[in-house]
Amino acid sequence: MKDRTYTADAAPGDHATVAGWVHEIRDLGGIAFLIVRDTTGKIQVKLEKDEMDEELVETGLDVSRESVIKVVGDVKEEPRAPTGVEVVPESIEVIAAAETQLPLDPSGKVDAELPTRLNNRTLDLRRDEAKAIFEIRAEVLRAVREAFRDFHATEINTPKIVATGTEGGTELFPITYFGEEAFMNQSPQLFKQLMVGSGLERVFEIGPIFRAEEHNTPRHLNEATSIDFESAFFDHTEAMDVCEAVVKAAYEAVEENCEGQLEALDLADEFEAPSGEFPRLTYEEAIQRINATGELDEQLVWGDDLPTEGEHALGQDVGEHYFITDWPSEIKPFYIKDHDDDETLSTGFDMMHPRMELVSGGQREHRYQRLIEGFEQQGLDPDAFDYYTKMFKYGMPPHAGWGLGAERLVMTMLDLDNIREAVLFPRDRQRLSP
Ligand code: AMO
Repeated sequence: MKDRTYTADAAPGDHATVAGWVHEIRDLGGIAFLIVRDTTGKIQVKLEKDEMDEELVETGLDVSRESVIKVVGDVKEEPRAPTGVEVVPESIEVIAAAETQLPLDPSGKVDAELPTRLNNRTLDLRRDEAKAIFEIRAEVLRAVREAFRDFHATEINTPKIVATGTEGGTELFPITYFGEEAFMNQSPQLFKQLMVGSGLERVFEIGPIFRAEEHNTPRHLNEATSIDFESAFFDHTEAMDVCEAVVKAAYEAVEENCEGQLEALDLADEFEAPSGEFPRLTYEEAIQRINATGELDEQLVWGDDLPTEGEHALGQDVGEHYFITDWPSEIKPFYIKDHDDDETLSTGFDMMHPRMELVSGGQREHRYQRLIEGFEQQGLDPDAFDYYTKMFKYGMPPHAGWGLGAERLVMTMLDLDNIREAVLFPRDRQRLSP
């Protein structure tokens, strides 16, 4: 629609065409108002029953809420209108009528449960709050890309249909690939590592990961978006520096560019980008601090993975984003390198929001023989990973990187209760459509 004006741009004195959805109809007797909504906001359309063309007034009064209409008319200043302006229409065209019974109320006056909202996402995203989440998500990804560019990382795209898994065999989704067994990729881990040995050296990818997670929890998805980073000639501390900078850049961009969206989510006053350095706790310190909170029934000992309640207790104690470093080697994956001076300690790290884990990363094992041993120790057949391991024989530099869950970043940033709020069409154990 070439001559269309967004409602936010309609200014007094304009002769404008606005097009959007009928948000509300207010019939006050001699006068009635249609509120038309588009992606930029809302505008009032005035209907004066005695003074305007009868057919035009009738079209305006008969149209059902959420129908798509086009209104042509003069834009006038009107201090009593919600946005200070109104359209005095010369024509109203109903482009797509909406049924009067809607599965949910896009004006937000009647609350709907999350499953109803997810089943009717199109209508749900007509609400300012739901829409704001995805506008912020887009800003987060834009800022993250820009931050990576400042670090001279090249954006890559790696295959999502793969022959082998990397992050634990039970979480793989098998598929049939021309009669052969294949899997949906759980992580671009091996491919991004292969790229640090290529001429690209430093890469990032923002793409889907697929995990047949057992858990149906508010923070797990079966299809998530992973923000992955990997760099040649980096150790784990340098990887943590980039991780911290990228997360801060995302927060700062939202703080700077998403004022209206934060208002829609009622977060404008409390939203704050993290400013200080993220504390770096060793695993040993982490379990000591968790034990000291007294929140767990049983004390954690060296080698235990951190249970969810432990993460919560520690998160409350620390109260800001933080890293956990120096994990026991045995609970980190085969591709993570151990410390040179103590092989029981891994260079793996996690980056945590007080509510949950956002990132895993580490320096990688780049020595061929050690890598093969790592596969065997983890019960994986190195031959199945030949496409990966053999490149470590042709000059693979030391390297490090990490993976950050985009939905968890948005969820924690916006204090959402459920990760599904941050995905348009979530995939979980119960949900395969829409
Ligand atoms: P990991 O498996 O810890 O590490 O995943 C990295 C981050 O991705 C997000 N994430 C998920 N988010 C929602 N639902 C899920 N099912 C899900 N699984 C993972 C989390 C998590 O912290 N290859 C390593 C990364 C690396 O070492 O570079 C990896 O995938 O935010």
